[in-house]
Amino acid sequence: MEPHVAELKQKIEDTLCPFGFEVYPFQVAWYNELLPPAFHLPLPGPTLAFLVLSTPAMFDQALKPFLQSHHLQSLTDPVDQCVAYHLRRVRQSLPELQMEVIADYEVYPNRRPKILAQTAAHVAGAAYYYQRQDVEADPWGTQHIAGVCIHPRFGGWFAIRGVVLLPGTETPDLPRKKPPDCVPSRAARITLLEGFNFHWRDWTYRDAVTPQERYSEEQKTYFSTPPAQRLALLGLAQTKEEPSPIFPEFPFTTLTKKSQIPSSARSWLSPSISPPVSPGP
Ligand code: B12
Repeated sequence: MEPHVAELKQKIEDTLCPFGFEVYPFQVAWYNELLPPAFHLPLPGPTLAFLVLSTPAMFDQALKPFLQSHHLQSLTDPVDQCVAYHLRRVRQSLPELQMEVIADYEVYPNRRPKILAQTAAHVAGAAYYYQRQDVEADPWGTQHIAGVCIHPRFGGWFAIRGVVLLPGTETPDLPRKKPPDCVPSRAARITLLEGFNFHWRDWTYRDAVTPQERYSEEQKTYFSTPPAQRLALLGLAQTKEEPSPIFPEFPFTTLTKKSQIPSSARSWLSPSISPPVSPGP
């Protein structure tokens, strides 16, 4: 890896990894070459980018401390605010660089996602993206089958949080790492894709490889709760009755209407339109 890329990666890792995130460098060209022009990132091919994902540890290492020490904006998902906060720390750690961040939930007014997070995770070598085209003579006929990424150490127990783009930083010689193919058999890929599409609420697709770590019961309860009720679950909703948090470790957290988030971050913290349904990753 070119020395400046190694240095940048180290700096971003030092900022994010202690909080349960992982980062993987990639070139914009690797992403664009798989996609039709409508999905291209409008940057030169050799532009350096980083894929950011959250591991199971993010819940304890980033979300809980964030909820204890920050005022939440009432209209935005707490995990999204927490991730935004940490990505702002990346920006602050590299003030001399031009940087653009695209979060997984950002969409254009026509609802097209601004980044195809799974394609980015695959080209960055972070997690293999299994799609129906990876199953020979697939059995699904005309049904729509969405693809799913599997991480070699966390299986499906992770979420892709976004990409950090460094316009102006080019890295033509970045070595490319393939994501490990950890679900090589046709039968296992069918089970995986059916689990992801038809039974994702039972969490089983996430065990497509035996993970090093899964989400805790507490984290599963949080992500199984519809977004609108999550603040109540944490004891943060403004109800007439006393809130009853299921996580008593947050008794002092308050919900304020005033945002503590600088306006520079608001545009992507508050996308104009959210995806149709937004169950938590
Ligand atoms: C819209 C959306 C949904 C919609 C529609 C799902 C769909 N994929 O059709 C709904 C609301 C149903 C949904 C549900 C869920 N989702 Co969802 N969703 C998204 C979102 C925001 C965009 C996906 C999308 O529309 N892609 C557009 C299509 C066209 O892309 P595509 O199918 O990949 O096609 C491209 C590739 O094939 C590429 N391509 C072509 N050839 C090749 C070759 C190679 C090698 C590669 C790599 C690519 C490639 O070209 C195509 C485009 O032309 C993503 C986040 C994001 N920003 O990406 C999360 C995301 C896919 N969802 C996720 C999850 C976890 C879920 C749920 C389990 C709920 C949950 N959050 O717990 C369920 C699963 C049920 C299901 N049926 O999908 C995760 C998946 C993580 C993973 N391990 O893969 C994501 C990545 C969010 C995240 N933050 O991690 N989701």
